[in-house]
Amino acid sequence: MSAIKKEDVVAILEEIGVLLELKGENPFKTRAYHNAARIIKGLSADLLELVQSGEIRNIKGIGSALAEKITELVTTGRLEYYENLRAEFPDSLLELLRIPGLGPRKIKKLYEELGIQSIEELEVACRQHQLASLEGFGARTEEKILEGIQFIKQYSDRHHYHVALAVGERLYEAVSGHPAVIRAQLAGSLRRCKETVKDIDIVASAEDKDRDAIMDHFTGLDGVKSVVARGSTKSSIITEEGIQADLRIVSDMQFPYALHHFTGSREHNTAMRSHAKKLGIKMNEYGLFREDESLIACANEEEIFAVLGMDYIPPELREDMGEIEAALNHRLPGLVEKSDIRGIIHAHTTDSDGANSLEEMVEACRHLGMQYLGISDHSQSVYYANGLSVERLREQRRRIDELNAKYPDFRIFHGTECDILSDGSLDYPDDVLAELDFVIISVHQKLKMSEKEATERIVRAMANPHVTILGHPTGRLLLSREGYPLNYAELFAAAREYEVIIEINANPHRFDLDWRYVREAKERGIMLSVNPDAHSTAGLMDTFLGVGIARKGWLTAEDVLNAHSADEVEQIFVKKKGHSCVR
Ligand code: DGT
Ligand code: CA
Ligand code: ZN
Repeated sequence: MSAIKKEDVVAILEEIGVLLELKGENPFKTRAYHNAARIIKGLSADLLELVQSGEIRNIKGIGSALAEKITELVTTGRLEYYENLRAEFPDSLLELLRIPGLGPRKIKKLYEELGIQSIEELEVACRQHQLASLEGFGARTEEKILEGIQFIKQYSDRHHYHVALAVGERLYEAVSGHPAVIRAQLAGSLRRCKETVKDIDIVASAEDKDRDAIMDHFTGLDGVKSVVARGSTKSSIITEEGIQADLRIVSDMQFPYALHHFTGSREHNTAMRSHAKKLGIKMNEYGLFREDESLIACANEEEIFAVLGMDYIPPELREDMGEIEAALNHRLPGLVEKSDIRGIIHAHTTDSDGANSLEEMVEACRHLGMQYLGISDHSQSVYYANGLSVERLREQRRRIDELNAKYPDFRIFHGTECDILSDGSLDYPDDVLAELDFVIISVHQKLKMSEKEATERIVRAMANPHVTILGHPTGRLLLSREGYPLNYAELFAAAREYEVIIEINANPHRFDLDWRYVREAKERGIMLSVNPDAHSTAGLMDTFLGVGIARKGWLTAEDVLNAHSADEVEQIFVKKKGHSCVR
């Protein structure tokens, strides 16, 4: 039996859909694969069991031909149909799909009429204005494609945080599990919880004599695609996911200094060194040294900071953004912890575009030990996400009331993720918004805006007295779409004036509001909420990734809406609404 993962099955089905589009197959056929991918992705049952029991044949939306293919894929780990299809096109052609705004239909045309097979060839063709003559393309398209290519080049060597974290944790387990390893820790941008990560850094300590055995173990691990460098103090590998990981091995005495150094950031390190210098101490990855070159022994990172007269600086804050001064003055905030989270706000259900039902979402949230869940499906004009009409929204309310009655120890708040329309008005009438416990407002349509347009649109929406939370403030998608520009001073002034909470969207593709602005929002007296924007039960877990971003923004539990109890959150909602939550 193969060990193919559900995500891989989903990715292959999606890719088949795209390949069929590239071939110019009829839309029904291609859509069947995209639909199947979505269905499989949303399944809570084990895929292997569904295949073994034959149950896969009974799933609505998966026809018999598709069921056969999924069975072949899950049982053998391969799919001949896919491999043949894949062989019809050069690999580099599929790379073109990564360019924003370039879909299979356009790529097919570029391939057939201009013979373009790769990003490099496309870039040249754009510069020579070869596309302008093609039907459906123009000078504007050439410009947009060139911008897209620039974007990809700029970010192609970075990875989403959650992807790097999964790989990093797996490698960390493998390294720290080696019997000769004394201490080991993840370092670099991953430890600092940066929103994207270039490569994974691991620091370990061991006896000199054991280094080679550990390096052999590391470079020989399952899931290592290639070994970039193999030394006895440093080795680098590339994993199957295409992520580079560096392992550095030092003596146990050096471990704290090396860990601090390789955690970074570079800017933080530089600032630490210049502070140390003022005390007559030399600081580098090997140690802290007095003027006579003797080592100041530190057993761990905490002692390094103590020697330098500082409080311990959590890794998330090490960005040279005032943390050193704050640590010297004992003014670092007590950062919010994952365990401070009391409830989850911003969740979708199958009523709009979620993969799990209201009941399943509630069940899953209860299992996470939470006190409450804030349901916020899409609003009426978001037709592609099956947004709720007023009638369906009210019908959802009835089911929420029933569930609240069923679970007296748990609270379900009824809200919406209401679209901000292009003129800044909202997608439900005021009397409908008034019926809800809370209202998240977000921009999903007409994202191309100047700073002035975007700021005015959002500020106008925030002025509506029913609004509780501003969702994913910039609309960015990390590594693929820049958010619209905002005037943050105006945005925060409005949030303060209208008492609107700002979301830290904890979906790792968004992490929006950006942590660099989180601290500023807090300092202006704005509350933030760490929201998963969950579209499935698994998505609820993103909340905890978002806590890392909240920490990077210097937030304490007090600053975070959903680190408050159900009663406190209800009070905050009620204060904004001006009347009580209906129960
Ligand atoms: P990234 O780009 O996501 O991998 O970000 P980092 O911070 O993990 O950067 P990386 O992997 O190049 O280096 C890890 C840490 O090692 C970095 O945060 C600070 C330290 N480091 C590396 N090279 C230098 C350097 O030339 N000077 C200083 N001061 N520190 C360095
Ligand atoms: Ca790194
Ligand atoms: Zn949204």
